[in-house]
Amino acid sequence: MKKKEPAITREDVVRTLVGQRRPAVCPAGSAFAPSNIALCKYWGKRDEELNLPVTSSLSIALENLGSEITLKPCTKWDRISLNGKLLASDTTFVQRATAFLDLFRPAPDFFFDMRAKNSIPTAAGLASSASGFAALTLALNELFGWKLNRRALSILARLGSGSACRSLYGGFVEWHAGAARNGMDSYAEPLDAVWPDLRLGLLLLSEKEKPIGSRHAMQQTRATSPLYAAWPAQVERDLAALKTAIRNRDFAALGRTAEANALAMHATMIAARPAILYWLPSSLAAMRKIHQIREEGVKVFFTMDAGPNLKLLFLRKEQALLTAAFPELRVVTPFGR
Ligand code: 2P0
Repeated sequence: MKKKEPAITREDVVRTLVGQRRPAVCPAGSAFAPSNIALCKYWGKRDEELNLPVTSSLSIALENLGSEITLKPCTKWDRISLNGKLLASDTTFVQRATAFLDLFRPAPDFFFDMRAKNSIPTAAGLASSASGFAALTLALNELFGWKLNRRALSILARLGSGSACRSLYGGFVEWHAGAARNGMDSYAEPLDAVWPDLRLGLLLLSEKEKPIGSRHAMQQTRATSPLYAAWPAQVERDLAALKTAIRNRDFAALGRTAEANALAMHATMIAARPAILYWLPSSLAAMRKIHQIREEGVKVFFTMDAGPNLKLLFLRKEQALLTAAFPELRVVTPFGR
């Protein structure tokens, strides 16, 4: 019988990528990373320790909405603040940041002063872990003078949060699932495409905390949903369709595919046991309204992540009409104005 190989840890990956580089600690490291919204979703891991996904995914960066992080060495203990407020050590934010920083301490008595600022309004209900871990990885690269390339940084950011590997770039970004056990082929890369007319609208419907976090939700879906078996092949088709749509600047194909992909992801979780249902009555009402506006000839589509809020996809020429229909819509221009 073949002996089972030992599991590869996050520490092993860090050793491979930064082990040879002696840290030259600078006075500070500072970086910004944008948040991202997936048009083809990441849902399910083949390795929980390394955040290795079952499928590839494709996202769009939110330009100037994201996280800015400054790191400095400090004495005695870590000091972690968010938007100017020092956080207690028992908060989820501090615990996740500390667990990530632990991977990189040059000595056990090395501590970090980490100041994070989120330009994503916390009220927008957007996950900030993607931009947060991407900015943190970039700031570490500055602080320790690693001079790592983007591919290595994308791999390191993934260890903090899967979707963070896509937040190292602007515009359209593809995260290659990869197949290697150590995840060295699972990183993100930008697509060579700009689409200045493309718009994303953030529709905030609820600020309440979600009933279940996405990490646990994707685990439960993969383990119990009878529909999950169909997901990887669907993602492969959707990813190909999205890349063709981007290449041809075919907005209807882009929107149609992104919307269908998000709904298919939600279908896998609704079929999980117990079911994971992020939708609120207001989410469904907004979907119906979008479909109705679309029936009237306006090309508008939506996508939705692990929460009740919607993200609208449309082109510049429809912006006035859509902000009139959804006065609370926050419009993002992923490729600048
Ligand atoms: C995505 N989501 O592609 C999908 C769609 C949520 C729904 O990536 O466990 O915070 O840290 O790897 O990256 C949210 O999951 O999960 C996510 P971890 P992450 O944007």
